Amino acid sequence: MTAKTLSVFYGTIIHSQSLTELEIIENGLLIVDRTSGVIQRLERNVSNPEDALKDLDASTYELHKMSPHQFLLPGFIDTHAHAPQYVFAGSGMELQLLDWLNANVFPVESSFASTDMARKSYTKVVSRFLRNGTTTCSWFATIHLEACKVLVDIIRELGQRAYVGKVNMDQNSPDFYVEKTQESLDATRAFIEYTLPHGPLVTPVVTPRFAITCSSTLMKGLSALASEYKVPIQTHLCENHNEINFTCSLFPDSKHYTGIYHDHGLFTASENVYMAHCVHMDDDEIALLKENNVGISHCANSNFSLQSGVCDVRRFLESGVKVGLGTDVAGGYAPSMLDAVRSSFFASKVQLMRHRDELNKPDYKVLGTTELVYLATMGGARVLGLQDTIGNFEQGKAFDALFVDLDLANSPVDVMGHENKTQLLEKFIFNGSDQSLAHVFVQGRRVAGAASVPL
Ligand SMILES: *[C@@H]1O[C@H](CO)[C@@H](O)[C@H](O)[C@H]1NC(C)=O
Ligand SMILES: *[C@@H]1O[C@H](CO)[C@@H](O)[C@H](O)[C@H]1NC(C)=O
Ligand SMILES: *[C@@H]1O[C@H](CO)[C@@H](O)[C@H](O)[C@H]1NC(C)=O
Ligand SMILES: *[C@@H]1O[C@H](CO)[C@@H](O)[C@H](O)[C@H]1NC(C)=O
Ligand SMILES: CC(=O)N[C@H]1CO[C@H](CO)[C@@H](O)[C@@H]1O
Ligand SMILES: CC(=O)N[C@H]1CO[C@H](CO)[C@@H](O)[C@@H]1O
Ligand SMILES: [Zn+2]
Repeated sequence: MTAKTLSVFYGTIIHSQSLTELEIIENGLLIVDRTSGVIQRLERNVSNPEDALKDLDASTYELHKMSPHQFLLPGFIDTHAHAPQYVFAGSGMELQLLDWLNANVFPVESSFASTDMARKSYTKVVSRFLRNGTTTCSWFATIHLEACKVLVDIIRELGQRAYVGKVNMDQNSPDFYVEKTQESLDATRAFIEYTLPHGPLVTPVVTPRFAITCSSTLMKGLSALASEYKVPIQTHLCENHNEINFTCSLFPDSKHYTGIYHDHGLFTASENVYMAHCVHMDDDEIALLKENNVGISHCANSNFSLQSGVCDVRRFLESGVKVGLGTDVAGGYAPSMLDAVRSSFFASKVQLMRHRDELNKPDYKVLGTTELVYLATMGGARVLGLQDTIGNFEQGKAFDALFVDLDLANSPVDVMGHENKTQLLEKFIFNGSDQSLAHVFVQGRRVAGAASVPL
């Protein structure tokens, strides 16, 4: 018997073609090369899969015919999460950002000086994210080089696609959790050199925590490193009012918070720069992001949880800035992109009410299913600069996918039978869970799934 080299999926295939176009392919045929994990072919309107495959030797492929309540969706892309903070997800939610950092975040993050702590916690958090369908994640780790390497190793073992950032902090930090400027730069270089050869699934990302904890010298040094190694850059921007005021007082020469990063070269040092939050921004700051092709990670759960504010995503979309979604674990308490989608939907409703009741703009449009799916998949891919690799099922892209099955034993969704495919998708988006994800694939490899039998 010849080894099967291809996996073929026949049934409903749903993906975004753009922010305004969600394609629902009802009789789709998707062929994945098992060795490379790449999508070889995507065909629409196939009435008989065996016919469509007749140019192939039947011994080389395995055909999976999906049932009416199953469909494929691109894997979720979380553009912003803190791996070490998962340890205390749900704690301190009564606090606001700066108090919460001191009370909850810094003490726990400092414990990752221990690689045992790192190994134990990071295995849990990465497995959990995969089970919840996050096939790609952009992680903040801690300042500790060794623990950061452990995170890279674990991600490789578990098979997630990820950007991993060693966090940088050389000022305005507790004395038990701070680096000297040169140490911070040296450790970042060492981390990049450790991680780069582990590609292509794992990529190092330069990660100044935020301007408050980074001196000018550090930010300039980090820009230089990103540009030398051609790696992406991520940080936080304009999350809450106290943070913004304090930040601007530290860098009085810059015009505004966004300007601080620009003035230190961070927007131009890499092709790929993205900022988490961006809740409170004036038009001038948005224009600066747009000009420099800087993306935004919209983290609605944490905006609610830490009462930072409700971001008007529509405003960014209309100005042409790239937007993806983030869970911001643990400023957001939920390690699932389904929650990020639902929180974004509610944030958008809050904006609708504000526009209608306070700004007298009744025409404001809430985010619909088409846009929400885009933001959780293709939007995130663009923010991370991975739009040619993942985000939808175009031929040549990696097969990072969710095999959704609404009939699984513990699926929280009830299917009545009258639903069309859009409605099945909506039931999953608003009421589904990890228990609706039969199989989760990254680069063609099954990395998680609630189905008792692997495919
Ligand atoms: C698929 O079939 C439907 C209905 O027969 C038709 O409307 C649609 O244009 C076809 N799409 C493609 C891509 O051929
Ligand atoms: C921040 O600064 C602005 C302008 O100086 C001021 O109006 C606002 O009250 C300050 N907000 C906080 C939370 O301190
Ligand atoms: C399902 O029905 C809804 C409501 O009638 C409609 O808007 C949607 O386009 C339909 N979807 C499909 C895939 O037919
Ligand atoms: C979906 O709805 C069911 C029934 O109301 C509920 O038990 C379940 O918790 C919901 N699932 C989610 C993820 O909200
Ligand atoms: C600061 C802020 O805008 N907070 C809002 C967060 O969301 C809740 C729930 O909708 C609003 O009541 C708050 O005003
Ligand atoms: C929204 C969602 O699906 N969250 C799930 C994440 O994973 C845990 C367990 O694996 C579930 O309990 C959550 O419901
Ligand atoms: Zn964050």
